[in-house]
Amino acid sequence: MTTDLDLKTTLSTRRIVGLWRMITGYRAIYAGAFLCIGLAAVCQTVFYFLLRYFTDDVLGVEAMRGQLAWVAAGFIGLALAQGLFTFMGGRWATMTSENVIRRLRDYLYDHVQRLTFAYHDKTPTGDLIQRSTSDVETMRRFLGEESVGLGRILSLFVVNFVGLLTLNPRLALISIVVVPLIVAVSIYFFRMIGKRYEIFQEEEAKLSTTLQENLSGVRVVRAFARQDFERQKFEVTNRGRYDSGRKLLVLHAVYWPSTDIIVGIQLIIGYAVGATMAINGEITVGTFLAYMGMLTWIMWPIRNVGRLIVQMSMALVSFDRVAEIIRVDREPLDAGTHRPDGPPHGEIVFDDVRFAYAEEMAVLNGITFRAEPGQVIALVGPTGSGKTSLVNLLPRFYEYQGSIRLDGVELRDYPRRYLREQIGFVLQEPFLFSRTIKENIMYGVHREVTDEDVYRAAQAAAVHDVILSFPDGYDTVVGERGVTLSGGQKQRVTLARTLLKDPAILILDDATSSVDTETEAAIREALQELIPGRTTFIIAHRVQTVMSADLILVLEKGRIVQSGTHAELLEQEGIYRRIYELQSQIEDELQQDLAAAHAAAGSNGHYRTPERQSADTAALD
Ligand code: DUT
Ligand code: MG
Repeated sequence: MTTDLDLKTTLSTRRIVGLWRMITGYRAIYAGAFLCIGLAAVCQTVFYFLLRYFTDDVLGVEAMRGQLAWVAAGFIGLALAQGLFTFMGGRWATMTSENVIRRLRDYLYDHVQRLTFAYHDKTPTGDLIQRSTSDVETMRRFLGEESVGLGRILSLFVVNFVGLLTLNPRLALISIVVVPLIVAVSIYFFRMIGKRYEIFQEEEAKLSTTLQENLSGVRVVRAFARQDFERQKFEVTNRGRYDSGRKLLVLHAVYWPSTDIIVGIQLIIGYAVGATMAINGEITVGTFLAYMGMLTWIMWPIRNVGRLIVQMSMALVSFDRVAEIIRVDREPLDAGTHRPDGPPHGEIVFDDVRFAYAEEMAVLNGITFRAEPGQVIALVGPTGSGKTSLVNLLPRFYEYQGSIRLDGVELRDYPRRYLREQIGFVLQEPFLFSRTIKENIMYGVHREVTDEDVYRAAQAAAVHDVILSFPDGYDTVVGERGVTLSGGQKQRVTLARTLLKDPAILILDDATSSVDTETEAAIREALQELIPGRTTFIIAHRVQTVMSADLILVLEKGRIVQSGTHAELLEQEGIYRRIYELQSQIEDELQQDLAAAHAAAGSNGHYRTPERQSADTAALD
């Protein structure tokens, strides 16, 4: 049952309250588990009472021989009942913890993908992974196993202590003289271990981050032959984790023997006093036997209380670490007052827009322009000038200052979901999932599409033939059996994905940067057909790509320094003309070189006859 439990408020409360609320929906069964554990403890103690009865009243008394069978049946019955209760208790607790944690994991996964870009920009992936795996696992162990242990210990202690009180109050009091000492020692370690464990988890998160970065950057590492550097970096992090792990273990190592000694002293005192009383005839032999048994079962919980306290402190630390993520506000997808029924016309107006990733470091400043519906807007400018940042504002990936209006309505008034459904984005860094190419292309579409639609999108992106050349065609799984795509192929698959979505507003962030000029021309032609009717933003470095745009914006250091059509911009002094001239020049030179190479190849072919060749060689000598 996945109730609509609001985990955010749940985990934002104090820890114990939060844990209690987390088990909503499973409380009855969880309480049942603890009831069983308590009953198992009762069986344990009743066992000793039966033992006393057997020793004192049955064993030495001729007339009671008839009772033997009953006593035997009693022992067996108690053992069976105890086993059954323990089993049920464990089962129900596990059931609770598995379900509660499954619910938490689902929630976390969903939550993490709904956090803002700004949050992900500053949070290492390894840290998020550590919290959603290791910390959640610690919580699961606590709910399912350790809390059961805690219940067992508490009930064994209480039941046996009550048993001892009815047996002999003096003995009962003697058997708990060391409890305050043990509690004091345990609380001390509880604090210390909690702190250490937090550090340990942080170290481990660093280790995951390092590993994850190394794996995703595996090509860079190799290309620069930086394996040794990476190894050393890892060794440092790993050493940090080792050190914090060692300190944690030392604490454990000191804790155990010290409580063992205290418990040992207690047992000696208890046995000595009990034996003396039995010898003096103050208690019967049966009482002494029962006392010894119960004393062991009082000491066992006391001895273990520390372990559980330690586990509890780790669980609470993990609880806090998970709660920290959950408390982060999600990006509201559906908040917004303006909800049109259909797609927008696509008129976009920027009015003095300012934007910064971090306070005080403006990346965009005073951006003002207007895009009519269906127009093609091109953004050009040096790297780092803010082109990607500008288009990132349209789907509201980030918050901005100033005003951006779509069809005359402020972007902030639209639900983000609407904007993202209407805007098709080819991101600068193409990313494909480890699924089939077809699934990758169909990723963003919400309507029914046929295979033909998929093929048409791929054709427009000039990648259809490439896909067909793979052994499994469109069913080729990306990243499996060594089938990876080249940068340009990936880029074109992501382009097909966006074209298939058929959005009202299209954003192409350097969508053809890794594609050769010829292929790019083919894509451009296909786009010309697709573009009419939709407002399109094109970011590109090649002037050819942007030449035909209705409006070209030239960005530099976050400002629009020039704007107009290709013809208008060419008439002005400025970056645009410089870029254009430079690129034309390069292209001309390239043409000349090609022609020259061609000519040379032709003439060589003509007069590289054997005689001539030997003459060449001779001349060289
Ligand atoms: N920037 C950040 N944080 C980010 C992304 C970028 O601080 O998450 C900075 C880097 C740069 C500026 O913002 O100084 C503009 O970056 P943007 O990516 O918008 O530049 P671009 O025009 O798209 O450059 P390129 O042509 O290299 O893609
Ligand atoms: Mg960019």
